[in-house]
Formats: sequence, C-alpha cells, structure tokens
Amino acid sequence: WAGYGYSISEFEIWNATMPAPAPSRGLLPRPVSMSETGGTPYTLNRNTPVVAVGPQATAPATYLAGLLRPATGYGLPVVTRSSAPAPIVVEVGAGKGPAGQAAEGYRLVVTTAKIQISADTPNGALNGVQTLRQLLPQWVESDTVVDAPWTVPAVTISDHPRFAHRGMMLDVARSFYPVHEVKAYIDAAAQYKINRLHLHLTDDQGWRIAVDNPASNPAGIDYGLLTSVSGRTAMTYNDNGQLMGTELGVTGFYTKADYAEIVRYAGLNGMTVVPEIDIPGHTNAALHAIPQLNTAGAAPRPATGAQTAPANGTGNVGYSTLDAASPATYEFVTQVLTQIAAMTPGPYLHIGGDEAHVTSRANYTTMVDSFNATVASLGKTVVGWNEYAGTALPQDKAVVQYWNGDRTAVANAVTRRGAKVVLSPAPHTYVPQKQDSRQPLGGTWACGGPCGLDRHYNWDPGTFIPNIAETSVLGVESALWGEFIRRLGQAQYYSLPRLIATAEVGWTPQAQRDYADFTTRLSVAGGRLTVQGVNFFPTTDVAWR
Ligand code: TNX
Repeated sequence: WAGYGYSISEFEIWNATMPAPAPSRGLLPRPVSMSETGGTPYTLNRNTPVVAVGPQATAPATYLAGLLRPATGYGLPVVTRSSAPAPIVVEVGAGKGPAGQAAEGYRLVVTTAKIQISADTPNGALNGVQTLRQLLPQWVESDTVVDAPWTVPAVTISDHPRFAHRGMMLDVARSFYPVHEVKAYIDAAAQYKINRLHLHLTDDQGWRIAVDNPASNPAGIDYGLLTSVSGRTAMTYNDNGQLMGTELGVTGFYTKADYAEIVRYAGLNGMTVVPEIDIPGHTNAALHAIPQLNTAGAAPRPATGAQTAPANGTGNVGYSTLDAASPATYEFVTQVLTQIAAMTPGPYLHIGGDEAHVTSRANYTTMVDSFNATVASLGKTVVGWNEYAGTALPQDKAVVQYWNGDRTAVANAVTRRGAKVVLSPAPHTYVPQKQDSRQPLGGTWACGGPCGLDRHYNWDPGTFIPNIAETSVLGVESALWGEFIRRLGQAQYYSLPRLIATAEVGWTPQAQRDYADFTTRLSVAGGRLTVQGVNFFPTTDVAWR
C-alpha cells in the first residue's frame, strides 16, 4: 500500500463504519424527545410505495420519495390511502401530530416493519421527513445511485420547534444570486428545518426585483429603470472598506416569474419568503435609476462605485436617503410595496429602516410612519430592522428584527405596540464575520475578533431582549450580508455550519442544548454535506469524521 501513498491503517479507517454519535444519532437540530427502541432496523425495499394518508399528505410524501429516489434508484411511487397500515406512511390531519404543536410538530416512529410520520400540517410532516433523512446513511444524499444498506434505526421521536421563525437572510442586492443558486441555498438549509427565507432585494448597490409601470402614474416614474439601470450595478466593498478593485459584485435581477419560482420552491421546502425593500436609507440604487426620487433640481445619484469608501468598518453604508418632503417618495414606495405584496403569499413585508444616517430623525419618523401604514393597508405584517422600533408600528401587527444597538427600544415596541421580535444579533447570527484566517475577507467588528461557531450557538433568544416574554419572540435569523461574498460557493462557506447552530438555537429547548453535544452531532454532518456538494467551512471546533 505504501507505494500508493496511503497506509493500511488509513485504509481501514476510511473503510470503517463510523458509529453515529450518541445521543440523538447526529440529528440536527436535536429533537425534543427521542428514544431508541432497539431491535432490527427498518430496511428500505425496492418495491415499497410511500403512502400518503390524508389529502395534505401528498406534498410531504412526494418530497420524501423525491429525496430517496436518486441514491436508492428505487421507484418509490406515492400512493394515497385513507388509512395507515403500510410500510412507509406519511399521515397529515388534525390531531395526528404531538398535542399542542399543530403548526410544525411531528411524530416519527420507525420499527423493523414500518416508518410512520404523523403531523397536523404538511410543514410538520416535512419536518419529520427531514429528520428521517438524517437517520439514513449519508449516501442517501447522492444524486446518483449508490449501493448502500438503506436502513433506519428503530426510534420513536416526538418533536416540535421552540420558535416559529427560524430564518436565513440572503443579501442579493450587494451581490446577486441567480435563481438556481437561491434554490441550492434553500436545499442546504431546509434539511435543518430553516423555515424563512428573507431576501434583501434592494440596497445602495443594486435593485434586484422587477416592478411594472402602473396604469396610474402621476409622477411619471419609469419603474422599469429600477432593474434596467440598477439591476446592472454592483460595486462593493470588503469589510475593511476597500473597494473590491474592479471586481464587481454579481449583477442581475429577478423577473416576477423568477420571484414566483423562488416563492414556489421555498414553499415546497417549508419556507416562507420575507421580501425586503430597504427604505428610506440604503436607497442609492433607486435614486440612481429614478430621477423623480431625487430632491427637485438635484442630479440623479451616481452609481455606488462613485461613493467614497470609509477607512474601515461595516462597508460603505448609510449615505443615501429618500426625500421625506417629496410626494414622489410616497407614490414610489406605495407602488413598489403594493406590487411586492401582490406577488408574496407570505404574511410579511420587510421595509428595512436600518442605518439611515443621512436622514434627520424627524424625516425618518415621517417616512417610516407612512411606510408602516402602507404595509398595514396592504394586509401584511410590517417587519423592520431595530432602528424602526420607535416609529408608529401597527398595533399587534409589526415585527422588529434586532441586529445591533438598543434593546430597550425593542422591549418598548413589544410592550407598547404588541410587536413581535426576530433576533439577528450580529455576534450570534452574522455569517460574513470571519471564523479564522481561512476566511480572510470576513469582518471582525461584531465579535471584536473571530466569530466562531460557539458564538452562534451559545446564546438564549428567550432572554436576549430584557423584560419581554418569550412568547413575544418569533424566532431567530442568520444574516448573509453580501458586500464581499460572491456566489453560492462562498455563501455556503460562510453560512455553514453556523446556520445549523442558528437552526438549533431556534428549534431545540434551551435546557436541551449543549455545545459539546452539538459539535459531536455535527461531526457526522460534514460527510453528508460533502455528498450533497455543499461547500461548508470545516471549523476546527468540530472533530469532523
Ligand atoms: C449593517 S445589519 C447592515 C448592512 C451591512 C452589514 C454588514 C443591517 C441592518 N445593516 O447594510 O451589510 O452591516 O456590513
């Protein structure tokens, strides 16, 4: 063997069957309750159908069969039946899942003779499918046929999330991701039960969503310019404030059909899309494209590349604003939000509101109060970054997304306006922050140094904002800002595995979370991600196997 460059012992290690780490069989996120019932595992059979019980079971059953077919090469037809007995069953209906966990809970029972997933809702069943998937050998992730023993250990699992919102934000404005890359990003996250896709669609560097010209258009705005002009811009800075040479961010934009396809694909994967139009700051791309948005007599703003980069810090942010005194501002915002609302089936519309550093407090309040009311009139729940916590939030119908700064203002929004909270504290959820020198472009401002996997794991969303009840916390969200990250490969490299930490922070009860246990379970996930072709960061915190 020596002549071939490897030794027998290495070969044996490579060839050995790695035992799954106890407890919880390497499941991510860790389920609320699981017992190994022992005995002979279930073995998938070439001729077994996947039986959907209940009209709503077809989608999760189809998803399961679709996951299993490429690697097994089995046909796995999905058939519908009205009652349960069969080897593989996905059952959806009121009262089928764990009591009191209708939205997303599931039960998974595996015996020598059968696999059964039961839930009240399709998304609950989908969560059960994602768990089942992790109980199969990692080769199930292969997109071509593998000759492997398709066994599943005998277990009984009853599981549900701690928080309803387990999100990930993708900044497609600074650097664009074509639809197929967004889908791959969804694929990697969905297996960890991430259920919100927040798309940061607009910023200084680009405008990434098509808006049509409306019939009534008093200001004579050509909305097509948003994408024909600012769907091409993308001049970006790294975290040290350096312009990335002549290397532009990726440019492009989503047509309405593209956006509909993302919404559809996210939905198949149990994810709700939360679109963000960042206003009144972070608006250089709109000001550059639409002359009417610029203060009367002023020239349209130049593209972002002409702006001066700061010496260091968070990239070049906070230098643009809409004009509070101009009627065109409100006409434009209402038109854009109306069209985004119409193409978004989910309940949320995010209006940004962050870092409006060149907007006076009074102008900020005037504009954001108005934008809040516009979102409410469209029947959506408004979401904004925590800078907007003090504006006129619609009563019991607003979400504050915390990233940095004043936590008391967020608590006040909860107490006074009945707002809910999504937590994206920069040190715990910002994935462009570097983990070590292998991520040279990453920033260090959030943690005052590297932001490792442990920082993303070791925090409690239930107590993060002082003096509010945990029921006011909708959940957590990982944020992939795009100043220097380019394309899917880098997005995955910076997000994973820290996104998995966020998934578990959002899912697993605090008392059942332990970093050593987490990294032990994670140690077997690297192989699975590798088979999937996901470019994760092999952090030294984990003894990858
Ligand atoms: C702050 S976080 C921003 C973004 C940047 C990020 C990283 C937030 C709401 N705004 O515009 O991309 O820092 O530099």
